[in-house]
Amino acid sequence: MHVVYPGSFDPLHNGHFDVIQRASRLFERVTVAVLENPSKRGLWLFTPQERVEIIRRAVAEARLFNVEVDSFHGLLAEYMRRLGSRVIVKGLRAVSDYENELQMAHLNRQLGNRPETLFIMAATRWSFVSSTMVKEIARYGGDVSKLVPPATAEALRAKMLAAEG
Ligand code: COD
Repeated sequence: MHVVYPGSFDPLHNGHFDVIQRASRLFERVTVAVLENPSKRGLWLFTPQERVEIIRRAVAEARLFNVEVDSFHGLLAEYMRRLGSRVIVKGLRAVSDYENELQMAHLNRQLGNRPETLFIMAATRWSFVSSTMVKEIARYGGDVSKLVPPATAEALRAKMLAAEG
């Protein structure tokens, strides 16, 4: 089965990466799809291309040969139709994620090629990690190396240096 794991991934963290690894063991082919649409919560820290590159590096380092990384704009269900996959994989952290995810899963069933959504429960150790928190810690000089893959940690360092300089 070919599944799509969509997200903002601004940037990739260990919670995301755990879902990618688990999906790669469950399904024949996984496409990680980076959202290009303008951010609802302000500006992106990383461009879509930078986010794709970070994930590609992390996937290559973990030798996940059935995982590919792409980006999309517009509606996810239309992207699914273009790609020819009918299964969306999402990560669920807590009850707080559920309401929004349930709404999106139902709406996606009415759009594009009517994809199904499957949920992978977040690993307990990563369930508290979010891209927003990772960015905040990095912005104030904190150590994020235990929360993100090395590819993200390096990209964050470069981004923070560029912002200082
Ligand atoms: N552990 C496990 N999973 C996690 C963790 C964690 N610590 N943190 C996040 N996740 C999961 C999220 O639940 C999500 O499934 C995925 O990882 C990506 O997370 P984010 O935060 O990078 O991405 P989101 O949630 O902002 O992505 C939202 C989408 C891009 C999927 C959504 O906005 C979308 O489909 N947009 C396209 C426009 C569209 O089609 N809109 C209509 C939808 S009905």
